[in-house]
Amino acid sequence: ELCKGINGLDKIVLREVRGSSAEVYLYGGHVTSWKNDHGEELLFLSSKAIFKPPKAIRGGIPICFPQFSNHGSLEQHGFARNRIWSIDNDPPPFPTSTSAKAFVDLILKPTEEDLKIWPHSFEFRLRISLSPAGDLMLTSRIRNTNADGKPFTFTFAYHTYFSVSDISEVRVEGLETLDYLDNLQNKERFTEQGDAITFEAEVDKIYLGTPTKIAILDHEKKRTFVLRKDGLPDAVVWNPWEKKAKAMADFGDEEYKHMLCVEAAAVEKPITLKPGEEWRGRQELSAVPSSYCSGQ
Ligand code: TA6
Repeated sequence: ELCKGINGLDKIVLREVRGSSAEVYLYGGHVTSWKNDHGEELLFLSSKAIFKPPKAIRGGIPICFPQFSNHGSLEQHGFARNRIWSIDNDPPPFPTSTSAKAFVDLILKPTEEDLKIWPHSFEFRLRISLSPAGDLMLTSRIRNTNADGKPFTFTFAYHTYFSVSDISEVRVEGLETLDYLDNLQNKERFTEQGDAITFEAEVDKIYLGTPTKIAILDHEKKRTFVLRKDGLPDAVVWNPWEKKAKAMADFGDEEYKHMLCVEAAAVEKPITLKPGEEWRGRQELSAVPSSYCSGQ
């Protein structure tokens, strides 16, 4: 249901009959909470997050569009996460009829101001839904509505902040042996080693040509997040670690220990749409019990 969230910002609460829930702010089309049927919060949201436009909310799932990071001339991560979205009461039908009952459709179109910094008309429709099993699905449909016949090109990411018990006991599976661009080394290209990724320092890597499924294993909680994606060939892995954490005003000094960003993205090969064409990018998150023991 639609209600007032922090600082009176409009928020939608999705509840699934078996108890899982999610919250999304119209500001940024920003999912800030995803809880399982035991009411456990599965996403990280900084205790110092600033819910005040134009500052992006620190945590949850920021939508990076029409630019990921500083891969272009716009502000960091584009502007979709800094705008007020609307509820789309009459979205075009979704071909794949989602079985989800708990969902909301949001829409973002550029303002006159936006057109000055990014001179392209678009309709960005975002469906956020909870499956009966409590999986969280985000489906983006972005259409080029330019009247001037011009195509446009963009990069994109679901900048998902997962809540983890202790970053030093997290493993990521599915990215082994892949090439990645290291944002901490001038975006140079490297190849990942052969076993699961673990964390003992700042990491900021864009993995290229990644599989549909990536697993994030939390040892203490004996829980695995499974990220499934479609239309998003890359995956960004980011943890700011101690020094960068201290440098962010909207991020607690110790909070890096309890979060990991794994972001379904399209960065290496920007997406180009001709007028009338639509792109779709989907991510589905599940949280399942795992028998993972550290060092396995
Ligand atoms: O997703 C990785 C990244 O591009 C990092 O380089 C870091 O800048 C992070 O995004 C956070 O960006 P933000 O603008 O939300 O502070």
